[in-house]
Amino acid sequence: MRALTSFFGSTATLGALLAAGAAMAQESLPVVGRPVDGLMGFQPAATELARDLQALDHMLLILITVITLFVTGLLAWVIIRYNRKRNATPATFTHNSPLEVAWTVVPIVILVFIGAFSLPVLFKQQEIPTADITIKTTGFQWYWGYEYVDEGVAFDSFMLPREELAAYGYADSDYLLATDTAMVVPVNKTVVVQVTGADVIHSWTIPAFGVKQDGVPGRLAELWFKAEREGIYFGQCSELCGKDHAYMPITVKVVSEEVYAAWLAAAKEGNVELSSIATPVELASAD
Ligand SMILES: [Cu+2]
Repeated sequence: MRALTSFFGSTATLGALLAAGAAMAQESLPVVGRPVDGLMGFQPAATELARDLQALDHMLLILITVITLFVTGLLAWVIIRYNRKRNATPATFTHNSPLEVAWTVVPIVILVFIGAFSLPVLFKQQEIPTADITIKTTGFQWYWGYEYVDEGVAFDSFMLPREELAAYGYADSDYLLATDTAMVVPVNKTVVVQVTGADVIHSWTIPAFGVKQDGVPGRLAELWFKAEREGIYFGQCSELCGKDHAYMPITVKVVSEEVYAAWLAAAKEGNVELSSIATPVELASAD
């Protein structure tokens, strides 16, 4: 909100109008990844990649539950049936070929089955599609920098102190997650993020997108996502990077194409806060 008037004009009435619009634009974006008491499991998936990951996880959970129950059952059977009391004279055989073949082949089949499902998910993440938007993100000690490489827009993103959360439209529970500026992207567009580090290794992630990538100094790694729902998404640096590692969160705002275009235009003028732009209708009436 701070650069609102400098960008849009002078009159207080216009400022108030835009502030109202901005508040609405901010409120209309649901916040994903905010901690909720008693909630378990994954954040709601906002990309195909995240859906694939979660489906794989659920499948594996069922598989390992069955295997664990089977092994536990075998152990219990041996403990109960073949203890010293019940089985005073143990058998002395050392080989059982059919059994040995079975306990070799069955795990191989299980691993191949898991691989058949997990490798396509891995390849989908790692094969970077043609980008609609390319954003370079750099991890610094201890904040993230964003650079819209084709647009000439670059800015840094710092964690908001607790007392400033409300001014940016965030709840108190968004502390340690919300940042002053955010990566802003349009919904349903392929975004390629180039990740690197400026000083030490950091890691950029948005769990709801199913992406995580180390930012290594001197290297440029890539990840991609196509967010399907508008909203505010949170992530946190995921590679221990020094004393303020816990204080360099990641905020991504997924907005409509119109809002993105308006934001980009404002950002090119040096005003990168999404909360400082109004809805397109209000932008048009401000001309
Ligand atoms: Cu870090």
